[in-house]
Amino acid sequence: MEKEKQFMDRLEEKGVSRRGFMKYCTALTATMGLSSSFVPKVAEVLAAPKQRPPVIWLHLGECTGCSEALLRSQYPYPDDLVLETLSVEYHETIMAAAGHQAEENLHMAMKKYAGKFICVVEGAVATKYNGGYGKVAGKSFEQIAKEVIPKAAGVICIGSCSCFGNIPAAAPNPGGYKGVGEVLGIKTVNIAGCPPNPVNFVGTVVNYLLLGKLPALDNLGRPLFAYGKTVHDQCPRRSHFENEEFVEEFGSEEAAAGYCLYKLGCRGPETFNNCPVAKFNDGTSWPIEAGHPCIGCSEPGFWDKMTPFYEEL
Ligand code: FSX
Ligand code: SF4
Ligand code: F3S
Repeated sequence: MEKEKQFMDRLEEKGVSRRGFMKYCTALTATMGLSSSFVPKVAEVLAAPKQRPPVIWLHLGECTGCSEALLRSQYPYPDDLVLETLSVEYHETIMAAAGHQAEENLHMAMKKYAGKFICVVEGAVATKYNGGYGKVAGKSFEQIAKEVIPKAAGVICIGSCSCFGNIPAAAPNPGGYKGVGEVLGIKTVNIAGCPPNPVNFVGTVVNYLLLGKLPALDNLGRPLFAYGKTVHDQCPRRSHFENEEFVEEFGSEEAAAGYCLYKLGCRGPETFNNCPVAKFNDGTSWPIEAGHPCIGCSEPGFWDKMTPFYEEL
């Protein structure tokens, strides 16, 4: 109770009311596919976690958009989750330490929490030229991944780069980039998207803290609660040519269908993600609502497979 009160006080200092926090928990619970009876439990996990799992967060070949999306888009919830609900031992973007001190932190955390920490990986692994395309502290991404990941209790790949190789692996892929699971020959939990929706990462972590297990995954390692349906299946623009009222409003079936972005090259029909329901930036909008076709960012090999973007499927 005391912990929860302190958490609420901190949120209030940031201008967030208890009501606002509960609204976030309600949306998160719905996104996770749980019934509303779980809302108080989800709130408790965020506000007063019984355990703070240690996390080592690796950055490999990527643009850091995934961390940025997570830490900035829905202030203050995901950043509070990352910084307070989890015990982040190593994260290059947000840690104060640099150079040798940072390396020391990483090795100390690996030792202290061996077999217990969650490894979150952002970015793909360069495999050509002895990993010459990217190194941290003189070690290639592959060396780092092989050193850290086998010691973790579980690994969550955040962003399509660590999940599937993504943009770093786009043709002609000079660095020989690949996804983490492929390089290490392991199964990873894949929070796909470029960047992924922060709520899908938060939902996965909360599922683990609340139910003591990872959510059910599809055959690509993506949590089904978020990636179980296509964008097209959930798209509000779809209803325009299927709903008589809209057809009437637009004057003809053809005009109503024009509101759908399919002819502009929308990849929604072959992309699995919950963007139409979860939306981005605190529910503000998402690509198709903003008028741009989906480009298929949560699918394996998206850059090579989905380009050229503006051609009809
Ligand atoms: Fe990749 Fe994430 Fe795209 Fe960027 O780190 S999924 S390039 S948004 O940032 O890895
Ligand atoms: Fe499907 Fe895209 Fe059209 Fe939406 S805009 S209905 S996702 S094709
Ligand atoms: Fe990505 Fe398409 Fe959603 S481009 S963000 S999966 S609408």
